[in-house]
Amino acid sequence: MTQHEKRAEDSWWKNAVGYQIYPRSFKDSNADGIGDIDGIRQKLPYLKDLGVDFLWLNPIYKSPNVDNGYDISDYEDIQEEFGTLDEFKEFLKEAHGYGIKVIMDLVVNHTSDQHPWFLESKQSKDNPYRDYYLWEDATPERLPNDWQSFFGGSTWTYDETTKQVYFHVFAKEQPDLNWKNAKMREEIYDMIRWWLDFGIDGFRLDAISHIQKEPWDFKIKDNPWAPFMNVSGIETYMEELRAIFKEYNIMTVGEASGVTSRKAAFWTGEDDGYIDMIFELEHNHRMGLPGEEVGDPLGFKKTIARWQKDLSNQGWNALYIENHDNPRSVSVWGDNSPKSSKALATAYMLLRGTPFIYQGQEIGMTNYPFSSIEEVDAKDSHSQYNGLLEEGKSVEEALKITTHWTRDHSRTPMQWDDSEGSGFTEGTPWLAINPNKAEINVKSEEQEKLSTLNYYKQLIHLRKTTSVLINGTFELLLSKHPQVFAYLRKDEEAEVFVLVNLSKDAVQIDLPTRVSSEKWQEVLTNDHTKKVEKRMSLSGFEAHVYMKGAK
Ligand code: TEU
Ligand code: CA
Repeated sequence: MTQHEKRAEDSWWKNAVGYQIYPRSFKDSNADGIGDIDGIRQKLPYLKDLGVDFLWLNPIYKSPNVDNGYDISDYEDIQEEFGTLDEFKEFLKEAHGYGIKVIMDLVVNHTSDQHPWFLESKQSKDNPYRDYYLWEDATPERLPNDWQSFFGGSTWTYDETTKQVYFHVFAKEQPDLNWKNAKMREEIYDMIRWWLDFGIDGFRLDAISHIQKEPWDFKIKDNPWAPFMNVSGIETYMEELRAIFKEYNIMTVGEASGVTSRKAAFWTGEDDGYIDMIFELEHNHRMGLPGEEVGDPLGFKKTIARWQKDLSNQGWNALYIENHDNPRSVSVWGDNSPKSSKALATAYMLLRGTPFIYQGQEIGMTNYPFSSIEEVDAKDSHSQYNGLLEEGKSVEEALKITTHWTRDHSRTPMQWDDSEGSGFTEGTPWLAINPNKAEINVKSEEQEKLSTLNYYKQLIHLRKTTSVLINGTFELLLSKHPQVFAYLRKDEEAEVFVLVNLSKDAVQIDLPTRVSSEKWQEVLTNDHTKKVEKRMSLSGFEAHVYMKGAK
């Protein structure tokens, strides 16, 4: 094998399309209302048919479920409601049989407060596990600083046993690990090797940019999260992680907020990058008042274009428009219509990077019509709601603001068919099923030629059979246009022109002559076929993909 071939094989993920599974809500195989590993196994033929190459599973480890699996109490075992380690092994084998790889969530910024390390750590100041976490002298009235956690409230929680406080950037049940402690790091590294030796194909690194913190007396200026966002000194830990990852032919994707697009080029650089790609969290621009916010298309396209540009010579993007932490893209950026689903898909899936599809996105699943706070499960939404009530907002207002952007919109069960349990469960689902399951479901979309699902299949196929889409350059067109996202992907042999109206309104555009005068062939549209011309009119959410040259 030549050096070049070796490198191409090592970066299999550049040519791949990923699919994110939120196991709780994907497929329940035993009627307890909770999705599970065997359910995912049963759906492998569906995933194969869709055309995806790898799956990212949200956490399935042992967990008290304060933050749905992101509070881990045993890294090397499976949550009972999801199945057993043997079942997971069987699933992994079957997935590999289909040619589908599997990556797992790696949650190492924090553990659960029920993890044996923390239970020990709490015992006494001289417990061998004390320094696995971050403890400080303080009283509930006089905390070490006034830093706020992502889930609301102080980052410090007082513990009676030893009369000290411990640090957490998320919920108090998610104490942060002390990365300065080399012994703790070694245990984490052993765990990572354990999973890689088990045969998984990589990791999504949860909240990885938070593992290093500023000194406790650091003064916050404007950004309240600055004390634990990509803080200098993190490099050492990332280098250690890289050394382990390099031993295996795997892929790694980091959720690394606070790592700028410029720094991301280094973080994901081919030779000495820490990880293979990054999920940026910056493109999620909103506009409007709380409770009525929608996505801002201009902010979206500007941010995306900046990440494309800054990672053009070095580094790699992870592309996504949905995940388990955000409302449904078709409700935020689109108008809930299949046409807008397709437009959004066209806009991001042909960019430079590895595209991820979040479960249900491929059928155009929408936000859920929440009508009471009891219907919401997400911890952060409850604390937001209570905070709003304390501020003096009415129940109605608090509910509107909280449910408008809650991450539970994306966590309602997968809509496989129009039956009572939507083909997700034979029992009572842990989170309510969206009433629009009658119109939006896999079964009916499989039969309907022009469905969102079939459009996704075409896009995935196009993406994987068109080499210019992998390594070709990116050039933004009509950069100032507030609604239209238009770009070119180019290499020596071919060129692709992507044209999407990101708004519900009809628009008109004037293309540069060098683009309009070329001989384009249309390869995909969510509307009627249209010729490229200097002046073009596009209806709301109209999208086209054109190509010239060899595939
Ligand atoms: O989310 C983390 C997350 O969104 C923050 O790290 C982010 O950097 C910050 O909010 C930016 O403003 C991950 C998971 O995706 C989420 O589901 C978990 O609840 C969380 O980590 C805790 O593990
Ligand atoms: Ca189940």
